[in-house]
Amino acid sequence: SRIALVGAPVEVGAGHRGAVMGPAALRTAGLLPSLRGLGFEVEDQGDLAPRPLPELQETPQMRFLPEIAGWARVLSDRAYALMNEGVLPIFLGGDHSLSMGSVNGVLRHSREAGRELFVLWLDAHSDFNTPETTPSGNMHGMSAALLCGEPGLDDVFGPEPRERLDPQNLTIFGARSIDREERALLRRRGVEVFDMRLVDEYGVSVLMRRIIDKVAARNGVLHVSLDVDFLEPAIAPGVGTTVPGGATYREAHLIMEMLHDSGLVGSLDVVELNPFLDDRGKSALLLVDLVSSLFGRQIIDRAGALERAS
Ligand code: DIR
Ligand code: MN
Ligand code: MN
Ligand code: MN
Repeated sequence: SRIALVGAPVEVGAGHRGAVMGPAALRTAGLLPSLRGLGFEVEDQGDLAPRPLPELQETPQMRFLPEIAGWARVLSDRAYALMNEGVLPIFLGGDHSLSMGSVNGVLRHSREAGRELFVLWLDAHSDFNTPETTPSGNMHGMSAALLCGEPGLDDVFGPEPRERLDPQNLTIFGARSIDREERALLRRRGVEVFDMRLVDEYGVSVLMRRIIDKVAARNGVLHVSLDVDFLEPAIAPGVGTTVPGGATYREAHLIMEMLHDSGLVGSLDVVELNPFLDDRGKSALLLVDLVSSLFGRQIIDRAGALERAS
């Protein structure tokens, strides 16, 4: 099967600068040869650029809205086109605002293809703020809310097609930093939040099995949105918003391996890598390892896994 790498060097959705270098660092860390080594036909489509939208204006509640919207529209179009070609897209960030576009395009394809989309949001945060609730105005903290159709964000897509993700089809996994009003909104919408407390109590395998079984039971397909700050800061320091108590190296790999074995993943974002804050490339290298696990790298052949993957 075919994979496309799509760089989205957007950084103004975040509070720190430097994620603009994320796609380059993931390439330097060897993402392309690693995926090719697993037997995939991989095309690196280079970096996109935001569509100029001079008619839009930013606000204190939506900082850099014109640029974020320009990215969202370009990314949505690319995601939709690649999915229609049967290519599995990997979006290389760039901050998490890019998922507004990538997931919107994937949703459009899945709706037309009649295959229900589920989204797994691996993140220390839930990114479910709206312009009403945001404490920062940083739009990377609003992408999941936008995707679920929360109000106040109509200017992002403007006249262009905007899809809506059923909040019941979103799982936020690994959360340990949620703003007060954001938490209330998540509860009202019934979003599934597997926070770190649940990870500690049940372990990642029980929780991942729940997600995978739910998607499989509905014959759905899964989009994975991986924020670097999902990981424990000691193993992944290259991100602007580290939060203590993240996923360990082994937990993160197990999640990726289980996702691979499920055969359900149809698209992926790798976001928030900030090489300016990284330590000799260790976060970028870890991300390449994790993506490799998601695409089938394993320690030893496992019969069941191999059968399902082929
Ligand atoms: C905070 C931080 N919830 C905000 N959010 C994120 O500004 O909305 N940090 N996503 O990575
Ligand atoms: Mn398809
Ligand atoms: Mn995020
Ligand atoms: Mn985050």
